[in-house]
Amino acid sequence: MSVERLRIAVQSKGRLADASLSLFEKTGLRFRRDKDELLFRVEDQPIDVLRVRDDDIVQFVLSGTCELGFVGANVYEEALLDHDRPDTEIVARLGFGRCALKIAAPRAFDYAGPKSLAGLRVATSHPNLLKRFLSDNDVEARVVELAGSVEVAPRLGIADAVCDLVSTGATLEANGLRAVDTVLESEAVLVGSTRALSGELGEAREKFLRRLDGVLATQGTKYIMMNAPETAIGEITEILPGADAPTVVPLASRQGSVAVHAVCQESVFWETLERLKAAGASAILVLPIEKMMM
Ligand code: PRT
Ligand code: ZN
Repeated sequence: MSVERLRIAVQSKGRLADASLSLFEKTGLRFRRDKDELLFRVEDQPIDVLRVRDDDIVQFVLSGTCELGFVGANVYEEALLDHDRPDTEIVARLGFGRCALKIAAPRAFDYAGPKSLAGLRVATSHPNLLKRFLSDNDVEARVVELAGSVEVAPRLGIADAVCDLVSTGATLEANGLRAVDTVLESEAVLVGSTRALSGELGEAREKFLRRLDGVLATQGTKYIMMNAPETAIGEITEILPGADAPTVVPLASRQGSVAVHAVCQESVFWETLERLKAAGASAILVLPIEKMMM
């Protein structure tokens, strides 16, 4: 009898590929990292990682070829608008691949809201999301569908404005465009089928998601340790960013002094350390957290 294996789709090359694989590895899944292979078999669990073009990932999850997929929210939302009742959902937001789908126009264009696009041509590789934006704002405009190089469309004279992904804004700037409106904020997401999985597949999915939760929960969190006078604990607790009650242990060698340990859910900046020092703390250490299970 063949063993059932959970299939997870990731982008093979491109902006999300490395970060997706590295998140995978952080969940403790071990596979041989051979760049040319379509399929990575996880060594010690019934999981296969399918490495494909990002445009195919949602279709694979929708059709049941894969149970889970790592993809940009923009790609997911765009693909979803082609389906009436998709049985898929966003299982987790992953915190990388951040960008926004924006309306951008030549610098001289006088934009006073979506109505300014009425009767114009807007180039995009996200036609469904653009059409939804236009119809939500009750605007009729012509959608010019392009597979890529959207930002050059106004210069080529084939569009008056564009609807394209922006992260730093450098590409818009280089093409004489400026962002004037936001259609969708995006980041990489884990999408999954809402169909129930039983037996080994269900167990493999649960185990993977539990570990992924643990990895995501530690992102940005830090473990902080310091020595301090017992009298300063109140002030120190106030300063620690996003920490629950810290652990306080008396120092055997110094009367009235304690060691303070805490998990901080928010970034710990140099300013935070300076304030802790001013409150009486010394020997302050900030450490990354690798894994956490609550
Ligand atoms: O080959 P494959 O089909 O798998 O990949 P692809 O070429 O279709 O996608 P890829 O790898 O370029 O992007 C994958 C995903 O990364 C996107 O779907 C987004 O979710 C996310 N992402 C994050 C971005 C950007 N940032 C981004 N800046 N995708 C594209 N861009 C492009 C944008 O289209 C524009 O051309 O980068 C340019 C703008 O960048 P800035 O920094 O100049 O603003
Ligand atoms: Zn693509």
